[in-house]
Amino acid sequence: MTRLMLGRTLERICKAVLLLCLVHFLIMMILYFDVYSQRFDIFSRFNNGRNSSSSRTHPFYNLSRPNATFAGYLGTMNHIPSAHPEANVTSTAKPVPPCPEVPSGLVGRLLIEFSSMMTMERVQKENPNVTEGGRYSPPDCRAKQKVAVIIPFRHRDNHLKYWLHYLHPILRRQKIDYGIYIINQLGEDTFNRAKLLNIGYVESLKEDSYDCFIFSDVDLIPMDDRNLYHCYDQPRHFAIAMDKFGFRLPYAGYFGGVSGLSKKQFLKINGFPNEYWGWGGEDDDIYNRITLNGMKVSRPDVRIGRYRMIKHERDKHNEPNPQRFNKIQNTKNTMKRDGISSLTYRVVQVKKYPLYTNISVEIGKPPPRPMKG
Ligand code: BGN
Repeated sequence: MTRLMLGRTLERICKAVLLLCLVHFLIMMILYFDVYSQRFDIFSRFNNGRNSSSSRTHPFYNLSRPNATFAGYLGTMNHIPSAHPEANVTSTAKPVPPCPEVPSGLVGRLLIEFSSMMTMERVQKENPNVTEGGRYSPPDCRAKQKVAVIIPFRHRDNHLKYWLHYLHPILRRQKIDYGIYIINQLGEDTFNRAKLLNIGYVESLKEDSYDCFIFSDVDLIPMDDRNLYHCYDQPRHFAIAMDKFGFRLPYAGYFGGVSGLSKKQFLKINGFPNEYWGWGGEDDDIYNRITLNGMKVSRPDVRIGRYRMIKHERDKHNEPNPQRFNKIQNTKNTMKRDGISSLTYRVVQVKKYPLYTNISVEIGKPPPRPMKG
């Protein structure tokens, strides 16, 4: 009797073990398919002959399955290829997750120096992943924003080499999807920084659907890669602690050096003023526009927003603008008529270099000053 009971118990245990093995096998099969289908992109046969590695598919299109699961694959399999090639791209390209809010490869504080010789050849070799015109998008994740970095420029070739040398790797670590636009003022008439920035906004939008615009002087290098070059809920001031100001804000309303606005924020203030010829005041006018339109400037932590400025002689044809004191008192009246809505200029040349796009422009000259007396 007891033998019979023992036999039955053993039989039950054997059955349970067998069942467990079966469940285990099934789980292993599911995991196996999930991992290998990601690695080999086994569903690319739905790609109408487009091989995802050979086509120029941008990761931005890879929206179909940011978090792959077996169920997700079943969903993809049910998808009927469309007659529209774009629609097919979304259903078949490799899964790319959204970029993290705080990228993992950041290193924090950086050593920035300008004593070593810099050549464009060297900087190009350092940045093989940057594509023509200074474009880059992270290969392993989908950035939320597309960022145009705009630099007003004239006769600062040496500074540009350092800027590219430091900024490309920083932006890459920050997982920014970006393009670099140098707006070069032709001729020797008075420099006009804010007008060049307006031109950068308009011209970069002709190249791609940018959502965010970062306006940077060519001689300013961030000393910390946690100062993320994208746009924020409010207009951003990045260069808040420069070496030349003792790593502090020179005054509470300072908005110079490096700043960033989304398309919506930029249009809300009618862009930047076009009528500040020569040095000074245009950044204060932009600050006024922001606050007069009900926005607030956002800033990084003072330990993170540190910058080194490349030392240089004062530029020729960029003397302090004597009218700036008056002009910044009048932003409220001038901003509606003077801005992106009233911008005029002529593009003479657009040239794509390996690490940046150079746009040379004629922007005119300051109106003749009224005679005294
Ligand atoms: C300010 C300039 C800014 C400049 C900063 C830092 C003016 C307007 C009249 C007060 N503003 O004084 O344009 O960025 O210094 O150099 O000159």
